[in-house]
Amino acid sequence: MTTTAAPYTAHVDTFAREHLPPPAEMPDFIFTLPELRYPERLNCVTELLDNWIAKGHGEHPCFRSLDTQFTYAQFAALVNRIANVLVTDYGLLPGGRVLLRSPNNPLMAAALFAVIKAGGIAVTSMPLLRAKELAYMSDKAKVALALCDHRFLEELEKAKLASPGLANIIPMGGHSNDDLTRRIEKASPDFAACPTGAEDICLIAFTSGTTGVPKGAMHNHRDMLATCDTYGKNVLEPRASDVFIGSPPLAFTFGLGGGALFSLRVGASSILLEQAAPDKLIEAIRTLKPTVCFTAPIAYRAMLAKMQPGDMASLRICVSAGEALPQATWEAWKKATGIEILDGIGSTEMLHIFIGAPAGKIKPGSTGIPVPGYEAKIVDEDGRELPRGATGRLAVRGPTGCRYLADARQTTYVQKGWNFTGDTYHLDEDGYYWHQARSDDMIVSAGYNIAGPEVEGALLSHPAVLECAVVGAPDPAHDTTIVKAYVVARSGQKADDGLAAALQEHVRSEIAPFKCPRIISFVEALPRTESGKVQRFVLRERAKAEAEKGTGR
Ligand code: 3UK
Repeated sequence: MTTTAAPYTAHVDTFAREHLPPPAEMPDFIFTLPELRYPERLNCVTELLDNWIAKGHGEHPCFRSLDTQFTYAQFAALVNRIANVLVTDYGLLPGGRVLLRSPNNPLMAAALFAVIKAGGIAVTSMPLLRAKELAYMSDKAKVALALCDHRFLEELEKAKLASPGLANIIPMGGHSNDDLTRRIEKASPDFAACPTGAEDICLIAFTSGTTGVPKGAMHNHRDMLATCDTYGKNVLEPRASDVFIGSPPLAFTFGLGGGALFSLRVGASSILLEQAAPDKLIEAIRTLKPTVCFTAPIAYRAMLAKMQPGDMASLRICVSAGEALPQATWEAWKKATGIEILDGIGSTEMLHIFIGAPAGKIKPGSTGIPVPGYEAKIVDEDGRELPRGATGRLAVRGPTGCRYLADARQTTYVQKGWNFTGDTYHLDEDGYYWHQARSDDMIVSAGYNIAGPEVEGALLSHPAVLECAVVGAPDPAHDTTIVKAYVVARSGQKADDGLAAALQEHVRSEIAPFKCPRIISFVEALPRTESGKVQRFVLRERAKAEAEKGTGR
């Protein structure tokens, strides 16, 4: 089912609509579940926030940080004050883009929902981005207005010099006279939501691809609810009494869902941490006693190494995404906490998780089964669907999908209505999906296809290994590619040839010997993106350079 008629819109600024992919390049959007039938006019903030107050839920906790807390009524009033400032003082029009730059905290969440409630489009940015990246995003999304945490202004001011369209930067969270906090003091706590269309774009989230410039993935008001009503409702199954916590920034759509959307959809509350490194996360979980935790596999491993018995006692649901969750990590977490982590694959393009098994249906080591509302398949190089038991390229479709902002790469991600995430998956006989690798990361060695993450899983099941990444490295002597592992040893382990040999021995006993890394190189840390993903291309380049120089063993 594809939407063809021009949908209702409240956008006065038509930039986003004009830069949607052409209809022929759009993914199919499917709404088979009854809960996905949304009205044509929809402002997701009304549904996520204001309706709770109308239902008498206004005194329930909504967001908190380490030092602030807001009920639904207080948070909604903050959102309204900010929306009034944006519209009255800065002339924000429905459809106008507002860049947001801040670490995770309730003010950042309020700014985001204020932009969306006013009919604007939030352009979220990761706090660590630098001027060059910010200027690129600002130009690409034609941003004129930005809300920026007062501690993070410097890079954005630099970006403004390079992106003259960025006329106004409003500092927030500080005490200066021009700070948002000052401006909202005089603003009304009432604001009528812009009567947006369900298909009006409300979010542009930039992906940090490994190659090329970032792509802006556009999502609309309906998408915000659809992810809650598919993954949230059918896999996560949160309750109003739940308290969410996690590490991903709200600018990463994994964090937007886990830190805000899923809790608001059910009237629950969420803790937003500005600093969420593993030790901080452990501390916050121990003291604030949340029940649902969202983070990446690396953080689960790091917490396992650092936590004390009982620290995680308040948790009942743990979600992992961003990278494959190795079975060894799943088992170790279960042993330490009794909790079965819900792995799930999501993407910025799809907004959130589209494959992931609910509690009670998990096969450890696999990503799981398609989330109700989504369809998945694996196909060969020519796009032909493969049967169960085969390995191929993953394709998905559902109520959300990829709409790049003016980007030719749309036709790579979306083909014949299906979204191709760039991952190679194995579909087992029971219909479970097993992540093999990013398709570009598959190693072809002596005619074998080797998925780096499988080798990493085998290495991680050895007690001396804290972190590792496996890539293909050139072997000039034999004119082929060999398997090379970069390993971070646990503290107290001697990273020497003896350990390397022991690890090779261990891998050979776990998986087919031809997958065993020929070279193991010990490193202090792995290169990662801000969203926590290993940058395998950096390691591939490093392996190439080391092979040329004959170093790095
Ligand atoms: C990889 C996974 C194996 C996979 C994301 C949940 O990661 C998110 O979005 P990104 O755009 O990256 C997407 C790519 O990351 N990946 C994500 N989860 C898994 N690989 N197992 C997993 N569980 O290559 C995918 O194509 O940064 C995750 C929710 C929202 C998100 N944006």
